[in-house]
Amino acid sequence: MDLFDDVLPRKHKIALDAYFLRGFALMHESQLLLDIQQVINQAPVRTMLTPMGLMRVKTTSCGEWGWDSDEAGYRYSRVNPSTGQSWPSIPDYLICLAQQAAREAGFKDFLPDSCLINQYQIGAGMGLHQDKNERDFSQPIVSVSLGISAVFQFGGLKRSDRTVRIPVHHGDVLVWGATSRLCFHGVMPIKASCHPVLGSQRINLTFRKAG
Ligand code: MD3
Ligand code: FE
Repeated sequence: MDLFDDVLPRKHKIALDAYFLRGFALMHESQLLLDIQQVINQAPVRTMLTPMGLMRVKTTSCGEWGWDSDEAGYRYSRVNPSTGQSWPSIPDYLICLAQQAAREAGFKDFLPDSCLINQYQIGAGMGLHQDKNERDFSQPIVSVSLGISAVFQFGGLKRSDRTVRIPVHHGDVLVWGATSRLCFHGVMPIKASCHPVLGSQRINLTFRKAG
């Protein structure tokens, strides 16, 4: 038994159909970081324009569908608008990690076709929103946090519902599905800090079935 098992459960339920898997992504950390670096080499992160203005978070994607936005709106696209090429495919290990996490949370047939990579610098955050550009809401969302810590805001189905704050650290994985799938959520502005491996940044991977 692990010394800290009683104090810090490895898996806990944060809401109906929402699970927190502490440190779940650390098992093959170097493989994970290599895979992310390779994707970013092929499809560099960049600042996106949205109907709300320039985003502070830099993004890129891999998989059949990637995230695209401009002043006209948000959408999934098969083509990376910066290169005109299709997105790099999701590295096998990342698919495997996302599927294993989904299974731990009770979602057996998760087939991600999109992995969004968000890069946060100090001070960057993401306002309260819903993820509803995907076609099939029966598929969960798997989120992997890396680098400096952050605080997720997790609310209900209405913007005005009360929110809870969930601290997330390097290697933590969250799975949201079924009744939690359309809940409002956001990321509080990142506090200055330095992670021994990733430095002064936070990286979040978000796996989805978009198409
Ligand atoms: C989904 N990104 O890109 S998902 C996003 O830390 C986004 O960059 C987060 O939200 C980030 O759209 C990671 C976090 C999240 C939290 C609560 C949810 C996703 C959720 C509740 C329901 C559905
Ligand atoms: Fe989101």
